[in-house]
Amino acid sequence: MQLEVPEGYRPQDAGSLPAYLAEQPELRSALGGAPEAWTVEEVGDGNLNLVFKVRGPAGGLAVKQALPYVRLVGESWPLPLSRAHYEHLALSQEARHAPGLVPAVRHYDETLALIAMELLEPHIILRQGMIAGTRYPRFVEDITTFTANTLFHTSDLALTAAAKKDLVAAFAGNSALCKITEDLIFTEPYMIADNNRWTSPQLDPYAARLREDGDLKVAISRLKLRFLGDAQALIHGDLHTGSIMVTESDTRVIDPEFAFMGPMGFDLGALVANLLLNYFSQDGHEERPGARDDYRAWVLETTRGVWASFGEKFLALWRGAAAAGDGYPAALFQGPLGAARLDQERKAYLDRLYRDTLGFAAAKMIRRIVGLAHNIDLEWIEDPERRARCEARALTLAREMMVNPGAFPSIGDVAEAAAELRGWVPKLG
Ligand code: SR1
Ligand code: MG
Repeated sequence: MQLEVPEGYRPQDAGSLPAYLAEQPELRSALGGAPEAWTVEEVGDGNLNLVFKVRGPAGGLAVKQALPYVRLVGESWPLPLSRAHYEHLALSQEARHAPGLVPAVRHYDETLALIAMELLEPHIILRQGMIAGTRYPRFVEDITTFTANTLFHTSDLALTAAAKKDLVAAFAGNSALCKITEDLIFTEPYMIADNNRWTSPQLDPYAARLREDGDLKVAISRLKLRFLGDAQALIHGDLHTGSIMVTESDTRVIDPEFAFMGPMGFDLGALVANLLLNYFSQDGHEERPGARDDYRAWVLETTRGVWASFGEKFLALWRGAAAAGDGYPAALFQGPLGAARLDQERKAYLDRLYRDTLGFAAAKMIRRIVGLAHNIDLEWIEDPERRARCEARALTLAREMMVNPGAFPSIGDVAEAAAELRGWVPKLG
């Protein structure tokens, strides 16, 4: 297959990158000294791109470059370089609405599909920290500031219709990345597809049941429809624990290349899903039975905290001066009665968003167990029986969350159900 790349594009490597960076005066001075003295490490462990850490005597940079294909699969799966443009655009929107919670961009090159950012050190990827059993005391506070602000300020609650439509237009071209999500999350796990894989034979009966479950297929199709058609806010689009870098005192959201105007619950669901997957995976990582009980409790507390704190912050924004959007016109809610009615509706809006969050979370849990791209939380469990037990519990909870969200009136009910499932010994194939 012929990969289409613009003239002037070439993938960088440790040999070529210093010379390129040295041509950019700001980057050269940020690194300091001579390019020959800079060290370059390719550290990309994601599914799509090249990522370099570059260090010089004066400081470091993180350099991300899009490849014209899906790195995980190879050149047989072309993918447009324009995703770097959308990532750059999303980073600038996010920096505006959630300052200090994304990496600072130092340089962007559209032709090379390359973004140079501040090097986040000593941050690590949240997923890796959680697999190691590390607590992050700032995480709930920071991630809910990020989600509440980015989602609220790019929605019809804050924007005029014209400004909102400008945002829809600005991100409408990111369709190839959306298509990945449409296929890998909302379609393929529920059918026979070449991309699918799971812990086999242990999970064979679970994967087969997904393909035979009419209620589940209706539920996932309704969610897909929302993803296709509900331009509710600018969403990150891939907000799993691998897209968040942390220290105990700092949190940064990275990698918004899947950003577009979509349903808010998709981002919130990604967080909930990845926390729950980590929760279920802890059985595979604990040093001796019970050693991670406290940590498991922290993961569930964090899951509860994410929803609860997001809801409080989102409501506060909606009750404040920033709620100047064309949704819910102030003229319709005048006087104390109007104000009370609007406040009731704000809570109803959040209830609907909670349901969306459960559904999207479930979709994301299922895709990481039977679809193409899995999570290392589970993948790093070497013993397939042990891994499959964790995965079967996660799949069982996810199926209920998607088909029967009413059984989980609060996020505490989800946490309780997860804790109960831990005591269940699944029958494996
Ligand atoms: C083919 S890309 C697979 C996955 O990697 C990204 O992180 C997204 O989650 C995408 O679905
Ligand atoms: Mg990513």
